[in-house]
Amino acid sequence: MDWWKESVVYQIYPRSFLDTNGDGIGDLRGILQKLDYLQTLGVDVIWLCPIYPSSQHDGGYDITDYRNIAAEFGTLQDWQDLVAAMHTKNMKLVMDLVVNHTSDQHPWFVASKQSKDNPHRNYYIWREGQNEAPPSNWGSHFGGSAWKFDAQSGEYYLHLFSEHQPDLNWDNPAVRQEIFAMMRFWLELGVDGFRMDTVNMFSKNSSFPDVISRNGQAFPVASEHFLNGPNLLEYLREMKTQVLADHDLMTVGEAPEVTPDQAIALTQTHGALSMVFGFEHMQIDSDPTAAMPKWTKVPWSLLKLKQITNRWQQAMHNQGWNSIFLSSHDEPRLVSRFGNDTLHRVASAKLLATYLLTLQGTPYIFQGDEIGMTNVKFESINNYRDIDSLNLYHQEVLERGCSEQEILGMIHTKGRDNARTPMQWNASSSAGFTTRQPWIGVNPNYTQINVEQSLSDPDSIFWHYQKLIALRREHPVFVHGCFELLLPEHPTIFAYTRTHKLEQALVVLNFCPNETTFDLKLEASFQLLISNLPTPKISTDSLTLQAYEARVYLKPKGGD
Ligand code: TEU
Ligand code: CA
Repeated sequence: MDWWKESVVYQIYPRSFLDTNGDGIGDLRGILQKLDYLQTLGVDVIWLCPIYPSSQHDGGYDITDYRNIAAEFGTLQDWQDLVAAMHTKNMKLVMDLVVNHTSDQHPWFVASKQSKDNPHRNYYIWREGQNEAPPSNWGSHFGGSAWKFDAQSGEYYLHLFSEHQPDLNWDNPAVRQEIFAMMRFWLELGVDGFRMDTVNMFSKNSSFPDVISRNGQAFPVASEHFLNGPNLLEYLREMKTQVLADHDLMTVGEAPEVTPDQAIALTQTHGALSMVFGFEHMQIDSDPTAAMPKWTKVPWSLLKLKQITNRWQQAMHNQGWNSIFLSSHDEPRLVSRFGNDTLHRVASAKLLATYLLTLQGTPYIFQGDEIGMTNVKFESINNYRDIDSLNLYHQEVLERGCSEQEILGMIHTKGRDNARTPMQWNASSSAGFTTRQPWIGVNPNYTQINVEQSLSDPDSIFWHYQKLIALRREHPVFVHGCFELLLPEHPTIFAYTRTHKLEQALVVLNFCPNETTFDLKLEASFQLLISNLPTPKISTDSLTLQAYEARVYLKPKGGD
């Protein structure tokens, strides 16, 4: 049985979860302490962002040693204690597997740089420049060229992310064997799965052609030449036969720009992944024609979210499997982005939770979303830690002279540190996250928004998540049911059914701050299963939903 289809994943960004030794950095002991909390919530899988030794230029995604734990997070023994404790609670641990690139401090890269004939040279992607220019005009995701010149050996290396993250050369069989051996190491220690970072970037077009710059950027991101490259499926098949096949695992592939067809190829019986983690729906508030789309903020339309959700729900049903999420450590807070983080914070956070937990696919909750944590607005760039935001500031304010306020505004709405401020446990100093100085500032709203408050209030966002998770476990229709979109043209109401055997659920969500009445015939056998407001107005001919109201009805088995 594919247990991961029935699971609910909780994503932990360990640096910001709970600090138990007063160094201001969250640690593994902190996670161990909070397992009961997570069990109360009802999640059964933890995806842990990287905890390996790292040069820490990109929040741990620049790894220097794949087989150990960074000292600031604890020890390998702490990790083993955590897995053992989780397994006694029937919880599973999924580790981040970051193997598109390593840190530039990784011993493989240090050796690779030594000389052109070093045995590790071919572990990475080295090319000669064109006169004084890099081998091609490919841009890095974090700004600037994706090629960095190394004076010592006289060539350029490829880095799709920061220059401290050189890309591994997956075309070299020795690299693949190293990675597979490392995966076996963690499997022997008891890991339950892997979240594969940027999985669709492993195979590149090895001729590295220039790309046409559509947005006027000198160094455009050359997605068409490194996403879903010629050997990707073959390499993943190899991984499946050599590593994954004998284990009962959950594997999730983070796959920027993935389409439903590609997702099916990656997750069908022959694909290596249990599910993909794609981003089409996360681009509805960006302007794709802008120079830096991800930093733009355009009003998003519910119609678009409905279309994208519908297309993916239809395409994946009985064909592949998807991840359902609206947030992560790379994205702003979902309630600030897709809900309303002021007047309607509680209702809209519950509405978004209802969406996440009633679709087909495995739902992901990012730490703090279960209490409705919001975006943060630090006034100075000095309070920010994310390399992506810092590079943006450097490039736009310091090099190009853009307005500081304008760039800070972009960081306030789209920056990754919105998700990375410390978990808000209680109203004491530093939100109960640490007894000393946290590595990044706490969101000042922690005195109102925190776990202690949420647990003590039966109407809180936390308890709404808890109920939705329990209902999902109780009713297979939420896991297996096919999806049908209702009222496809309605601009503010998202309504759909899920149907499985004789059971049917109806979900109605009002994505706006106004009361809305709409035509939807409610069959008498539908019973209200859960709603996010205390006093739903019930009538059978039409439905009226209050601001950000969300309801789920169920027609029980045998009812008609
Ligand atoms: O993210 C990959 C990715 O393509 C983006 O979502 C990226 O985070 C975005 O362009 C930056 O704003 C993964 C990790 O989730 C991310 O944290 C890492 O920085 C990145 O890979 C490199 O390892
Ligand atoms: Ca610590």
